[in-house]
Amino acid sequence: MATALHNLSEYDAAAVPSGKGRRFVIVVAEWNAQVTNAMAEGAIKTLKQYDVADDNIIIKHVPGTFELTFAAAKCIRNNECDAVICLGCVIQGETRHFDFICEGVANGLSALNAEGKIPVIFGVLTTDNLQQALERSGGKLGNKGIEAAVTALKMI
Ligand code: DLZ
Repeated sequence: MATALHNLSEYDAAAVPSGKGRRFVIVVAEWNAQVTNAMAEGAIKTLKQYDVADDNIIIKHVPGTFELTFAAAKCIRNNECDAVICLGCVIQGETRHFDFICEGVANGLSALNAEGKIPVIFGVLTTDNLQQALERSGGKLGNKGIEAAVTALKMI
C-alpha cells in the first residue's frame, strides 16, 4: 500500500527473473530531466543487476511524456527489443495540460500493451509538485525507475 512512509521500490529480489540475453529500450522524457534521469539511472542499474548486458540496454530520449507513446510504438514496429520501459514525469501546473498529458500517455501506452506484442512499462510519475517527484525518483519513497525495470523483467 502506498503511504508517505513506505518505500515503494521494495521488492522481493528472489522473485525477479534474469534478463540475460534480453534487450530493453528505455525511453526517457526530457521534461523534468532531474527526475527522469534519476529514474533512468535506477532502471539501468536494476537491469544490469539482473544480468542484462550493457549492449542490450538502449536509451532513447523524447521531448516530453506525451511523446513516450510514439517512441514505444516505433520500437515495437521495428522489433527493437523484448520490452520498452517508458519514463516520464508530469507535474501539476495551473492549467489542465497535466490532465491531457497524463490521459494521453496512459491511454497510448495501454493501447500498445493491448496489442500484446511486447510489454510496455508505464514508468510515469504524475505528481502535484517537484518535491513529490524527487521523493519517488531516488528519494525516501524509492525510485519509480527501479520498479519499472523490475516490472519489465517480470513481464518478459
Ligand atoms: C507541455 C508540457 C507541460 C506543461 N508539462 C509537462 C510535464 O510536466 N512533464 C512532461 O513530461 N511534459 C510536459 N509538457 C510537454 C508534453 O509532454 C509534450 O512534450 C508537449 O505537449 C508537446 O507534444
